[in-house]
Formats: sequence, C-alpha cells, structure tokens
Amino acid sequence: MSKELEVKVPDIGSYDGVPVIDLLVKVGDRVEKEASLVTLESDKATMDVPAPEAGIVKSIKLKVGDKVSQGDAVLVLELADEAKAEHSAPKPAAADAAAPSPQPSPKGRGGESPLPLGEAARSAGEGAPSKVAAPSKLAVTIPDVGNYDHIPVIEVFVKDGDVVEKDAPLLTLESDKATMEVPAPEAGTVSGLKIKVGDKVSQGDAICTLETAGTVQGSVAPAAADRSVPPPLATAGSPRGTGGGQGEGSKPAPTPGKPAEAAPASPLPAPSATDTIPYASPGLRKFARELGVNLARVSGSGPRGRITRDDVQSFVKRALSTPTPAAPVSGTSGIPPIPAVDFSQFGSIETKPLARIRKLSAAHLHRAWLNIPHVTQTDEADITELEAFRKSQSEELSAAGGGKLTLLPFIMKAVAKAIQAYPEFASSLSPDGESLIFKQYLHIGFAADTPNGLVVPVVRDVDKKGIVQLAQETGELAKKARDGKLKGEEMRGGCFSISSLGGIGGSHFTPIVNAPEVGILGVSKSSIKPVWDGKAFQPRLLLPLSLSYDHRVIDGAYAARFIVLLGKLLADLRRLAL
Ligand code: CAO
Repeated sequence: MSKELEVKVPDIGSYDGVPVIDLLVKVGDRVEKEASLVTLESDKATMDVPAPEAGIVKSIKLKVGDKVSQGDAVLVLELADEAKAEHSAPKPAAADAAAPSPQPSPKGRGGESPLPLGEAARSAGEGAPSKVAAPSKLAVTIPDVGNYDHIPVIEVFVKDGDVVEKDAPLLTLESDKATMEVPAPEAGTVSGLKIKVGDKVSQGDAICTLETAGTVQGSVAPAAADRSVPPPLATAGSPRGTGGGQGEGSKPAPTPGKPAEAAPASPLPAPSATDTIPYASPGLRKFARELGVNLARVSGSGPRGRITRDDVQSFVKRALSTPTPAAPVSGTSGIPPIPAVDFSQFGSIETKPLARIRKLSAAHLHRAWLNIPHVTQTDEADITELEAFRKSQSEELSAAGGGKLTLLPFIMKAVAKAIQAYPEFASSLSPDGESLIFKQYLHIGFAADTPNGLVVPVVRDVDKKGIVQLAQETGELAKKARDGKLKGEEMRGGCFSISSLGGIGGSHFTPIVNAPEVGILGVSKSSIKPVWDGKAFQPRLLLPLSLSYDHRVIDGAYAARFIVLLGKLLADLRRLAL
C-alpha cells in the first residue's frame, strides 16, 4: 500500500504569516528528495521549502498568496519505494515526521536547535553589558545560521568607511537552497572588513567592526533583546533549504554593493544604476548563475518585481537573438524585441551580409524614427506649366551640350524659397531640447538610390544658385553616389532633405526625417488628373508631395502653410523671382 507524507512548513525562525510567492510543483509531479516545492518570501528573505523525501505530489494544501507559519501543511507526497521503507522504520517524535528533516550536522543533532539570525543576534548579546556609552566599536560576526557551515558569500554590500543604517544588509550568504542576508546590528561606520565574495563562512567568523554612534557596547552583537535585528527565515534544525533565506529578496541595499556576476555582452538592460539586489529565489539565483545571467540586468515580472524563471529565460533568449550593439534590430529603447525566427524551417534560405552603407543608414534611420515624433502632411502641386517649361528648357540645354534638366532642381529651388518664408524648416533642436538652432546657410540634401543603399548628397547654398547650376550639381552628385565616389563632406551639412521617387512611381509616402534636420519632402510621380476650374474639369499635371516633419519643432499649421506655399511656387515659377 502506498504511503503518504504530509509535508509541513518547517521551522522558519521567528516568522509567522510568511507569504507563499511561488508553487514550484503541481499535483502528479514526481519530485526528488530535497527538490524545491514552494517558495516563501518575507521582506528580507526568501527560501524554498524542499521535499523531505522523493515522491509524487498527491495534493497541494496552499496557494500563491497564502501566508504560512511553521507547521502549516504544504502538500501531500506519495512516497517513493525507498522513502517508504525509510519512513516505515522507527522514527523520531511524531511532530517531526511531517516536516522536512534536518540535515545531520553537529549543530542540528542532539535536539539542539540553532537559532535564526535574529535570534542568534539577540542571544549573542544577552547577558552582555548594555549601556549608553560614548562611540564604541562593535565586532560584527556571522551569527547563528542554522546547521550550516562554510556557506559561500555571494554579495558584499559594504566596504571600509561606509556608513550603514541599522539593519542594512552587509552580506548575502547562499547555500544551494536558501539565501540569507546578514544585517548590520547597529548603525555605524564599517572598518576592518574581513569578508569578500567567494569566502565560505560559518557562525562566529568575523565580518567587520562597526563604529557605532555610541549607544551600545557589546562584543558580538546588540545586547538588548529589544534590538530588532531583522530575523531571517533561516532556522536551525531545519533541513537544507528550510534554513536561511534572508536577503535574497531583500530590498535595495542602502550601501554600495556589486552584483557578483559578470554581465553578458548584449545590448540588454544595463545593470541598474543603483546596484539594487534583485528579488529572486535561491533556486532561481542558482539557475541564473548556471546560465551566466546577471540578475541585476533582469526585470522581474513577479509580485513586487520578483524575478521569475520565465524572466531569466526571456532575458537569455533576447541576449541570443540580439545581433550587435552597432546595428540593433530591436530590443532597444525599451521596445519589445522581435523574436528570432528560424526561417529554414519553412524552406531553403541564403544569408547575405548587409552592405556597409545599408548598415549605417539602417542605424541612422532607426535613431531618427525612434527619436522624432513624425507627422506627414501631403498635398498635390499643379506642375502643368512647370513641366512644359522644364521640357522646353531641357531640350535647349541638351542641344547646347548641357546636361539633363530634371524636375529635382526646380523642386529644390522652390523648397529653398519656401524655407526662406518658413525658416524653422531648416532649423535643428539643440541637444538639450531647450532651443532651436537657425542656420545662416541653406544646404539641401537629396536621397539617392545606389546599388549599395541610400545616401544623401548635399547641395550647398541652394538659395544662391540658379536652376541650371543646381541641375548640374545634382546630376554630378547623383552619379558620384551611384559610383560610390561621394566624399564624406559631400553628405554633410544639410538643412533639409528631398526624397524623390517620382522617376519610379507611386503616389504618397512617409519619408523619415533626416535627423538632426526637422523636415523632409517626399516627391512622388506626377500624373494628369481632372481639376475643376470653376466651370469645367481641366486635365492638369499634379505632383504628389509628402512633407514629414518633427512635430517637436514644427506645428501642423506651419507645415500646412509651408506645403501650400511650395505648391504655389511650383505651380507658377515666376513666384521664385519675387
Ligand atoms: N514625376 C514624374 N516623372 C518624374 C518625376 C516625377 N516626380 N521625377 C522624375 N521624373 C522622371 C524624370 O523626368 C526622368 O524622365 P525622363 O528620363 O523621361 O526625362 C525620369 O523620371 C528619371 O528621373 P531621375 O530620377 O533619374 O532624375 P531626378 O533628377 O528626378 O532624380 C535622383 C535624381 C538621384 C533623386 C533619383 O535618381 C533617385 O535616386 N531617386 C530615388 C530617391 C530615393 O531612393 N528615395 C527614397 C529615400 S527613402 O528610402
């Protein structure tokens, strides 16, 4: 016949009503001896309650959010065969049978019940002289930590000279099942720190000296029983794991501390500036360490920001799927990352490296898109007369051996004229966002499509040049761009940009502002459309315009006035001469 064992909350020191924050098993689960069953967490400590024996979970007696005390039922285990045999043998007092049994250790045997940290601290001081005195030195030692010896120190929060508050965490100790924090028994200044991360400590080992403000004299710990050194969950006589459990989930240390783990090299959240200690269970900390995850960089989604196993797994997935900090695809600026997809599962694939220009422009466009609140204003300009004029002039120019006269230089000239009327379109926000910088020059860039990607050569002093000269310069710069011969300085200094897709097609689009500029004009393919002249529809050549702007700098009405003026300038070139 199967034998069942009701697992109870073991001795958890002087705590009552400790919240259950995690159920680590479900009914039907097979658990090994000492596997963690539930996690309890107070404001200063976290601990896992382990299985006293291997077995199958038959029923669970508590749920997340319940508050438990020593002796409360956790779950019922159907014991595995070996455990059954063990449990059917003569055993100690019935009261002990259901609670996880302590690990044999000199301290745990013989009925001696080592005290939790707080108790230890209090008892250590009992009987010691206690009186108000001048500033004094208090030797701080590792208190009674249950039946543990040689517990690794995983965090040291103080250094010599630090001033700590009473109860501020000094160290974190961590066994494989529990984490406990050693608090300062009094407020004071730390000196003679003897412990470093990685040391293994036992009760009585010296930590440091505290120069106290002068209210207490004692050799080891606070003397008076009413000194409320926070008692940890760690308890004596409890099994591995039931003991301890301080500090793990403790709130940020008020003193400087450093996460013990190295940060993975990925563009993921940096360790918090305050070096806070993250909330996480002992098992979770171990899991994180095995994966090389610095918990200081993981955001907790559990109650009170507690870090869960899912949080650590998501962090690792992000770290693996984020390419390089130089060209982040996603995952920056707090934006949820796009999950990596193995496309080869759907068919064969070929991976080609991005051209350098494309990588650079990708990073630039990403920055601009993320930083600038974009608005795009559209309109259509009537360029019927302009096109007739352009074509006639283009033929004359070609016949005279000059270059081609395309629409772009006309648009560029009209934009320069419109900017003179609305100069904020050529301004830039100061880096602190406190002022606008107006330029005394008018250089305009134009997007050029090249085999290697997008580049933006800049034509200087557009306001001072004629259309034929602008045509020559744009033609030369466009050729250089396509041949990959543009120099760096030929792509710098622009006040405004034009992106013309008119030679290709399409109607409107939403160009991305070329930061730190604040405006960009998108030009699409012109087409003949019927326009009502008050008496009849007339066939007119309309040019679609898409004006994107930085709404931090430019108001919608200002932009609308700008685009209306631009339309008028393009509709009647004589206005350019005014
Ligand atoms: N409507 C109708 N036709 C147009 C037009 C328009 N808005 N703009 C140009 N055209 C015509 C030209 O008249 C020319 O026709 P012809 O050969 O019959 O004379 C033809 O389209 C090709 O012109 P073009 O594009 O070579 O010359 P351009 O001066 O207008 O443009 C340049 C030069 C460098 C802007 C252009 O070649 C280019 O690279 N455009 C792409 C810009 C781009 O990629 N923008 C997107 C940036 S964001 O991703």
